Amino acid sequence: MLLPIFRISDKDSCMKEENITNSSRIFVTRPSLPPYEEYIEMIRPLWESYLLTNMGKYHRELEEKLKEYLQVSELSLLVNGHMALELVIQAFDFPEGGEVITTPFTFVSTTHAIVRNRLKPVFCDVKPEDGTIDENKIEAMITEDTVAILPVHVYGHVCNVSQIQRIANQNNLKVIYDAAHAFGVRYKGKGIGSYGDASIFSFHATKVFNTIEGGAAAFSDRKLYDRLYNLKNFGIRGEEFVADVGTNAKMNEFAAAMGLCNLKYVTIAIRRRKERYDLYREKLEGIKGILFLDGNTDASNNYGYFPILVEKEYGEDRDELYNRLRENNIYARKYFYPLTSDQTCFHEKYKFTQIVNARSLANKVLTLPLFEGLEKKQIEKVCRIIKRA
Ligand code: T4K
Repeated sequence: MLLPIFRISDKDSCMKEENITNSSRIFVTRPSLPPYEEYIEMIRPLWESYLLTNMGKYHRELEEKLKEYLQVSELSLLVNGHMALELVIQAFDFPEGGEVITTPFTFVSTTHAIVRNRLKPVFCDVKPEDGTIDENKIEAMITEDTVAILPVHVYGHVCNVSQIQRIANQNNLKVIYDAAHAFGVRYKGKGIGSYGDASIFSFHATKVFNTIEGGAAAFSDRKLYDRLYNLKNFGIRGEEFVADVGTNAKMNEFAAAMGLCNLKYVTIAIRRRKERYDLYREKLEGIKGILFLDGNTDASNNYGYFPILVEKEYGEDRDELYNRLRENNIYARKYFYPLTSDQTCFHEKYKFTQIVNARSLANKVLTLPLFEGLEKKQIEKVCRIIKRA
């Protein structure tokens, strides 16, 4: 089988190498930023205190505010979503070589976090209707080496948390959710981060809520907070006392200040995203061969992504549409193609069953530009180009 070879130029070379401020280009996303003066006011005291990092005032304040917003009982702020996931997995001290049942239809971070902990990902198929792990296929993959289930609330679509919890309880497994996309999502009246043993969020610039780079782990066990504190700060517990082997994965004060500013506006940002999402739906509804990938209707949506599926009846395949959009300066993305299980660093090294649905989604999905500052005429342009096929 031919595997795609990654080259920088295949990705968003325009973003990496050319002028991103060129307003004719429409990228898949654009960060939400608070009013400039507000951020400047917020960081001014740092020039007086000189306390720029190491669990400073803003770090602690943001932890408290996020606990409330995300409706979780414990939360630890980290340098990014990936390190949140890597360290949460580490905090459970699973035996080396343990198997973790997960999804290949995700950003590569999810799989890296498992493998970098010397555990083995076991790839389970997803459901075609929303892209989340197929809970009915998990049990058949459990062996005596299985230690955890690591599902992803992909695009903020909520996994079948009750069924997954039931399977985990019956088999004495931990459940760690990759909720990188699910900031602010509520399910059955509860914050999504309150399900499972732990959940991680990403606050990367490209997310619904950002701290420039950043992330958090949410959970209910206070002991996990203490362990993560050690892991994210070299295990330091006193000037002359190192309690644990740790790394450096703390969120700094500039990032936390950005988070505090952005948090004030996140409800408005999500509302604006919804307006744009609704406009897309209206304009694209009824186009033959273009399908929407929706989440669970019992859950709230944060409108972080707008994935569509390009089916045969459309007349052009996904890659042709992707290219045609690019020719028109629209940089939609194939989130998530290739499957992580197909990446050269993982391919044929780990177990998987039939991942037919995941493969089919990966081959058909296209994530259209969606961000709060996206203009109506830009959405109309995207839809006009899609309609023209
Ligand atoms: N788990 C899952 C399921 C995830 O999706 C992610 C991250 C993680 C874990 C790990 O969380 P973090 O460690 O990242 O916190 C982007 C993001 O970098 C990544 O955070 C995200 N998922 C992933 C789905 O998308 P790329 O490589 O596609 O990003 P990039 O640099 O190509 O940016 C996409 C577009 O965004 C650009 O075309 C332009 C725009 N952009 C980007 C940046 C960085 C801006 O307008 N401004 C910016 O500063 O990964």
